[in-house]
Amino acid sequence: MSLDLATTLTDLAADAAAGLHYQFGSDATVTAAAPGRVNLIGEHIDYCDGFVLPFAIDRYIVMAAALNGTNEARIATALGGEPAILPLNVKQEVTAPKWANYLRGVFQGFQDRGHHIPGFDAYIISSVPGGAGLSSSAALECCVATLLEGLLDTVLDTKEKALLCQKAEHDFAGVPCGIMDQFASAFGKANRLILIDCQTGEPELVPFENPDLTVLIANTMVHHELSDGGYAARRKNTEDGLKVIGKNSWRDATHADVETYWDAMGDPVNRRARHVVGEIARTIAAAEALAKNDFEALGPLMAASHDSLRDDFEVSCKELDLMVDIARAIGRSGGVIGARMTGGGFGGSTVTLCESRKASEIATTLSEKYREATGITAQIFASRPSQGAHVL
Ligand code: GAF
Repeated sequence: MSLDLATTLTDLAADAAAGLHYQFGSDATVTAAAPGRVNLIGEHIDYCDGFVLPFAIDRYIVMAAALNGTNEARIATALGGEPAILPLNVKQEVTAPKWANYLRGVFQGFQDRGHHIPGFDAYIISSVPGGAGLSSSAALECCVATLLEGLLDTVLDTKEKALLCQKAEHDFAGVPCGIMDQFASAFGKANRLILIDCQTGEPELVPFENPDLTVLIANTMVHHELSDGGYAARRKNTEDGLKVIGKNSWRDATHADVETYWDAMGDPVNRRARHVVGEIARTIAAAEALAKNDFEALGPLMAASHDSLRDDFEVSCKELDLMVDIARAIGRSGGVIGARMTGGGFGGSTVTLCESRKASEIATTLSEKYREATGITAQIFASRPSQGAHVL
């Protein structure tokens, strides 16, 4: 099987410029790009002061823009439809079209910092699969924030930009997300994983340049929607659990605490708590294993992460479990190092770390066996750590 290849950034930028010209008759003066992300391990613990280990993938949202001399942003997308007309420098409100709320949230963030956003036209194009657990929403937020930096000729501190985008997601998309996705999109770097200490909010760039390793992403095509309540409910469970344990941070909680307060927490909060404490430890261990190229240790950690997300955190689904099971059946002898669901869950994608020389064969097996069992054609592609949000 030939893997689904990413459209290059150059091609995306050219298409965005052509779209801008076609829609609005203007030439792009600023073009910005921001990537989606995949997470190797550390799931649903960014809002629990844990560690996460994502990287920015080579799939981008690109916006080409030009000033239009009005007080509005007029935004067209490659998906078609009428351009969205968004008033600027007024209090931004959550309204239709829904996708534009990510932009409104970012506008509000800039306005709150005293910026006067000049009217502009923009065209959006994307190679980040949407609803696939690969952070297309964080990519859109980081892309528009980076575009505004270009239009305003200003540069925000990268962490501040990521936090501004996270706030946009909270306030305008209604998802109380952690910091992982926006940090990955903003801080991404070629050949680097991003080990984020979510308690201090400090990202550490970790080398990942072994050509013998390939990361396969398998989009189950089961659409996930984090704004439907499941994500917020899980986050609330973890907050409730921490209160019962009586610690200030999950970083101070232990397996013994979870056992001691098991009955007091009750089900499902106690199982959510067991996931959080276990996943924090697994992520630290995985980062150490990766640094030592200890794949025999890494594989079981990824497996335990998936099982915990399936059984204790209950954010997997049968299609994600199936895709992971197919990878597990291929096993170490077939070149699979580890596999698990990635991202928020409830659908979306799996991540499979494998030997590069077997990657194509593994992708074929994942695709064929998944299609046999579900009738669904999965989207499977390899990705390497790539540059984060930037002006082109
Ligand atoms: C989503 C959220 F946006 C992240 O903050 C993170 O919690 C993730 O789900 C689960 O690890 O992508």
